[in-house]
Amino acid sequence: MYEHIKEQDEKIYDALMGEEGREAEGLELIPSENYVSRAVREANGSILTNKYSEGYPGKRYYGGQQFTDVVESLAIERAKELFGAKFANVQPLGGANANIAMYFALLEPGDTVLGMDLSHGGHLTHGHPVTYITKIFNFVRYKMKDVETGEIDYDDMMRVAREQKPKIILAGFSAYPRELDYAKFVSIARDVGALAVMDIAHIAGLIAGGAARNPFDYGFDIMTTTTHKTLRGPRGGMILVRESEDIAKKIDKTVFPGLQGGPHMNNIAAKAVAFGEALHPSFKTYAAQIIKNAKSMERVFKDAGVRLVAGGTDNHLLLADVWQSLGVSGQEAETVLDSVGITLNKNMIADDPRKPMDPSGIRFGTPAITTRGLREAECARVAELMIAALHGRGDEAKLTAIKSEIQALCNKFPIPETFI
Ligand code: DSN
Repeated sequence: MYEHIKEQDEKIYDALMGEEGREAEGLELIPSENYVSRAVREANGSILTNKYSEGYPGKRYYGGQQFTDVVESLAIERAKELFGAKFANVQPLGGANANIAMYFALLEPGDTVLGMDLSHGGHLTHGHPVTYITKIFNFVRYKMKDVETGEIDYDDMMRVAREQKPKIILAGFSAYPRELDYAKFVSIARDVGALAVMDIAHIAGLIAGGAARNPFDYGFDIMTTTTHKTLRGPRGGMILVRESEDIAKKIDKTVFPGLQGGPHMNNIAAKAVAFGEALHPSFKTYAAQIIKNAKSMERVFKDAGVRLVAGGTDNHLLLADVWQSLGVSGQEAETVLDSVGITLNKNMIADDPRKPMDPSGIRFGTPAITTRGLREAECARVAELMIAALHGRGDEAKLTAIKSEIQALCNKFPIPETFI
């Protein structure tokens, strides 16, 4: 593996081999990460990295596009089929870029967006003041009404929408474990003449695999996403338009030439390969298993008396209030679990009394371990080991025993190379 790098650049080779070992020997519970197939990695590392292709299939600014056009057209067609979209733009380099392009395509400076508050599970690019996009557009927020059930405060959302007249009602999240009431979002958007947009980055694979509802079926106008989370593709972004050609044209113009230059055609080829995998019937089984596995972890945490934000999960992720329930901060929990071979991230919980760099919670999920082949029984055991490690922090013998059991699980469930 990596034989040319090995010969040419020892330092990078060593880092790559280190990461190979880290991924193989530990359990990945960061809910936004996954393992791609060899085929996706080959496409991502392919010869297409050499090519400039500004423009879109059939309308490029440079010559030599006979193969890039094939690749991008396939990525677009597969994306449309996966999500029931009439239009797809597969060029955004990431989820943030997709969201920024969506805002610039649909809004004028000063226009308002109503999105979920980051502290209640939203995302930085949905209008957090640290992002530059808030210097251009006005962001107002909605929250959960009940943190114990995860119910969104739709009445307040309607009140704010009528008062602030947003042009976009934005659904979507990076740390929210429940399914949204899409019909309510759309009815509020229609009431105030806004577009209904959903950032499906976290649950794109669940939607594509039929394990979660598709916002387009409820009348959402646009969806933005990353391609590397539950969708199990290469790192990147995408924008989908349900119906409107006018909106699709604006989005295409905004992505290029508005915001980006040459698309990364190697990455687009990898997206196309991943979308092909997601269209395969086996992806439905995968998507359903992600949720079953998350529910299995939920049961163990609940039985152990650990408080879960929103009371549990309907999707691939869980947020546990380890500070209140176990007296361990999010940072300490992340460090202890890392030491036994479990990777996850500390996370603010709703209305967190602690600070972002050492919050009350941890966020974890099942997309990557499901790819690895773990099922409900093994996921329940992983959850038990997590709780045991947090209780046993400071007890070196106990942590060593837990680490050995995690390693044994990793050996039993090696990272697969193909999925179809
Ligand atoms: N970093 C991503 C996540 O972990 O959810 C969101 O941008």
